[in-house]
Amino acid sequence: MSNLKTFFGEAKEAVDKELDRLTPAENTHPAVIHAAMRYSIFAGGKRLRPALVFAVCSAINVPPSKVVSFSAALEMIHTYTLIHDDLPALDDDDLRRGNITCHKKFGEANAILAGDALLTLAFEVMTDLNNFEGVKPEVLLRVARDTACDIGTLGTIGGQVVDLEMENKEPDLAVLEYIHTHKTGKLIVAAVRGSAILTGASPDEVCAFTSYAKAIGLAFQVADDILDVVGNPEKLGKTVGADEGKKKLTYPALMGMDESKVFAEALVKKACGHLEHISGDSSILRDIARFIVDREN
Ligand code: GRG
Repeated sequence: MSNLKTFFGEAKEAVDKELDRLTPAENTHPAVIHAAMRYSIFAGGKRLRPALVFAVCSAINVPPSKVVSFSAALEMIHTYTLIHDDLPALDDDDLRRGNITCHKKFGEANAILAGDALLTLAFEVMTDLNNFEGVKPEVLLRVARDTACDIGTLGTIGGQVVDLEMENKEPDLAVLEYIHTHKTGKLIVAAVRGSAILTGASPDEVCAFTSYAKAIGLAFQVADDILDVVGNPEKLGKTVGADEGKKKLTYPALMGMDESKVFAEALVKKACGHLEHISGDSSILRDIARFIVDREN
């Protein structure tokens, strides 16, 4: 896995450089919004979604520079969900990525606007042909539209809404799977499928990449539920035990800790099975699937 550490390090360096290029400077008027956006973007984070984009490039054997703007746009979207999720009206968290949350530092109104601004900027970046040399406009349009669907009411936001509705309700496995595959899984699918399409993967390969992403997306959230019970708050950069405190529906609460771990392992196996349909070297995608359930943060 030391190769994977290097891979994540390189992915972070590349996406951070691109995020810096694409996000207005901190002193750009009106400065407070740009400072808030930059604060949350550069507060840390694993850069998992950009790493997935680059891992698809490695499997298809195309240079990551082709989709670096796409990876930055996804990290903007991811950061917007984190900022909004931490707000008092939602999770009301003080700590994110080991730092105080955006609304604690910049105030609630600026945090709402910083999230909105990152979401908007992501689509500005994704639909700017100058960021995607050699990609046909219709391909870009398809990926931007797919991404919008994935994070809308039939995707991420839908998952979040059902999550809120289920607090203090009777546990239900089907509902929990809906929440996790939508709330967290859909952006992971957008990252993997979008980069496969942008880099010219065949339709069969796009299908296999998408199935892989669905499985690791769910595995990611099962692991997240497990970490919320047994994780180290210092390594996680956030408080643990929040799910239980809020009576949230989680896999450990529903099927127990041991069964949850078995389920996460089965999802990794399933994900790696889909990669057998990829002709190139998908070893990094395999390592990422493993990392998703073994991670400590
Ligand atoms: C639209 C407000 C809104 C929310 C949508 C995705 C989401 C729902 C909320 C994000 C908050 C959250 C804690 C989701 C659970 C799993 C998750 C996405 C954890 C954080 O992702 P990591 O571990 O974070 O990739 P880093 O900080 O490493 O980038």
